[in-house]
Amino acid sequence: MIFNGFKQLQNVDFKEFLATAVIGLIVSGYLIVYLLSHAPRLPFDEELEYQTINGKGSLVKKRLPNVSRGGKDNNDHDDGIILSVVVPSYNETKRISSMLADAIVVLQKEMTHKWEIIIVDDGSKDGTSEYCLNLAEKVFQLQEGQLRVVKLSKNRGKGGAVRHGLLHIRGKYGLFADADGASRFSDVNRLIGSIKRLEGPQGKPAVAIGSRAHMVNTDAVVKRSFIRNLLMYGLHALVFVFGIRSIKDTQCGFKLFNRNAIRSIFPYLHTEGWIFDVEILMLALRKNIPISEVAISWHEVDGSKMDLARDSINMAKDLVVIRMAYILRIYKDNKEC
Ligand SMILES: Nc1nc2c(ncn2[C@@H]2O[C@H](COP(=O)(O)OP(=O)(O)OP(=O)(O)O)[C@@H](O)[C@H]2O)c(=O)[nH]1
Ligand SMILES: [Mg+2]
Repeated sequence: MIFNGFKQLQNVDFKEFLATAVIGLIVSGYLIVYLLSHAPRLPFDEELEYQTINGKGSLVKKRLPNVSRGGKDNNDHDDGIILSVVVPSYNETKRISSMLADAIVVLQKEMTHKWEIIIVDDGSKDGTSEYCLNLAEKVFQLQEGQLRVVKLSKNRGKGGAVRHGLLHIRGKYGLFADADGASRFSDVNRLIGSIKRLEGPQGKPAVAIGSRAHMVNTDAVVKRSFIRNLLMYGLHALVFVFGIRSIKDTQCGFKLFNRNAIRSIFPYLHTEGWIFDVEILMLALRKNIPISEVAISWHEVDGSKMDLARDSINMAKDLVVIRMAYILRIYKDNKEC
């Protein structure tokens, strides 16, 4: 009798213990994800201005337009601009000039004056902004407003810079392209062709992304260091488990969006660090926005800004956080952040 009573008590205690432990785990899991989650910082007032060189060679500052302005019509782009190219740039004086030269040749040929380049200088310390403005005037001899420099007062990370740039374009389409010129710029034509097929005549939201998946066994990838390739495969595995299975190359720095896709994705993007590409694609998939992966030409360029050890750990952590934050509804895809 006494023994049975003791056994019952033990059972009750054990169940209580189990229930408390499970609740404790859930609450602490939620708290950890909450604490590690991100919210993009609001732009400072001066970051809502761009700098450009006018026809007399003087520097002018003007207010940036906002991509959310206007109706749902995909044709409501400003000033007839077809393509806006956003270049996230951090200390890029050594690499950006050849990227810009390649891009400008293609843009002038394919769309005469209906393009703009927006350099988002993410708090560089090497004078990237001034360097680009000088190139625009002296080397490329561009018109006022064709090359715009937005200077962020404080470093945000590549995701933050791309978000800020794309939210302030004039074009019908917005491309983000790395400053190192690793992707062949003329491949933008193939991305535009692909996005046009997806968006249809109504200009439904659509995304076309550059892909290097066809290059895995080529020199460009094989000749990278062992540790770099190991980390790359590790990240791919993690993206497969926690992120996205339908896309082969999530990380290529050459992605094109139409205006409606920018409006549906970028106001909701939380991640400012390197793994932001995955959140962009997750948002597109959650919103049933079609994505086409287009094979592009790509080559390794020296001078990467990635700190392999530190950034790989942060990318892995942020990837888990993104997935868990959507599951726990800490991140919402219908609430601007
Ligand atoms: N906004 C912003 N951009 C950055 C930052 N670090 C790098 N970038 C930009 O991100 C782009 C890609 O940088 P890379 O250093 O080439 O890195 P990656 O392409 O991922 O790595 P690689 O494959 O080695 O080239 C470039 O346009 C950089 O200027 C940063 O802290 N903030
Ligand atoms: Mg690069």
